[in-house]
Amino acid sequence: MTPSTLISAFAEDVRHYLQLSPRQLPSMYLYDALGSALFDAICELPWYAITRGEMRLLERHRSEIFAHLHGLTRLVELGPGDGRKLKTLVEGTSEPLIGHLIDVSAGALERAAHTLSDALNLRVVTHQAPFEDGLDAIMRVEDDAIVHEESADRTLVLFLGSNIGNFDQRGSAALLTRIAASLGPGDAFLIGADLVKPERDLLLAYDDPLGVSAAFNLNVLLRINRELGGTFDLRAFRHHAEWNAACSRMDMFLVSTRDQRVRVKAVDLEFELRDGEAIWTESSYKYTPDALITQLEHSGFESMAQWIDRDAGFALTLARTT
Ligand code: AVJ
Repeated sequence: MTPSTLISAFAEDVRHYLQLSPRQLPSMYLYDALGSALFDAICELPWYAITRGEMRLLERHRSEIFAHLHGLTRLVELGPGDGRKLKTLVEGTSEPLIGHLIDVSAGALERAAHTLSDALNLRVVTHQAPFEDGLDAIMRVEDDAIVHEESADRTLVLFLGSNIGNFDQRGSAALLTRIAASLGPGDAFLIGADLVKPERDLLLAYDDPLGVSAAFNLNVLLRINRELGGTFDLRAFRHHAEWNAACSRMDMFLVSTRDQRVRVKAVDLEFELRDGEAIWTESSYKYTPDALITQLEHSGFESMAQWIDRDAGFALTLARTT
């Protein structure tokens, strides 16, 4: 997928999702260059424990992870963030590896590739695409390559940082099933998932006192203004995060603080927002360790090992296809 196809997909989605009821914006559009940088800043906040918890688990268990995966030659990471998690992982082996990074954000890919440039045993290939498209492209090439190769070299797909949290039940089942289908015998999948925890901890993680989460959320309106000729007045929206216990997820919204009219010129869209009306911008589903394993089992995987960081309330699960 070329960057220009991605831009028109953005335009299409903005027009479609802003007219739904309730109004929405798909969370993947939070990650332009500034959005990705703001997310990296969120990871440094004392209230957002996901990244630190996962880094501890990767550091502590990477040798064990590699011990499960003899003949591993290829890593495929969906949404590598700043690249530090993958770097921490590959420092656990001296075997030469190829790392395919898939992300919709060119900026994030650049930063990740830069971080990984001093991991000497890793050769990095980047793919600017939605996860499914990138995975399909890599695995298609792999299928062709395998015909010419003697040894079956193995792939580990990484889906870290609780990126799975952005997918609802159906969406995550669809994505996990697709990942499982792309894997061959001996390949594996490593998934990091944030766990259900006390509501006050979740509220601090998604509505932090420094306002970084608010900036991260509001940035999607700035992006629409810049890329699609939007007229959003950023000062007339406030960030709101809430715990949806019934669905086991955190929801993020941008709430209009007055009656207002908004245009998005590039897609010829014009609409009214009432005072207090919300645009739903993200859901982050929270798992229990068992619910995650069940979800994997329903999607064609079996769990090989699971590690939990109690301090962060975070689980890393290694699985293979059944
Ligand atoms: C990158 C999707 C895992 O859901 O915790 C952080 C994004 N949103 N703060 C998450 C996010 C608000 C993050 N993920």
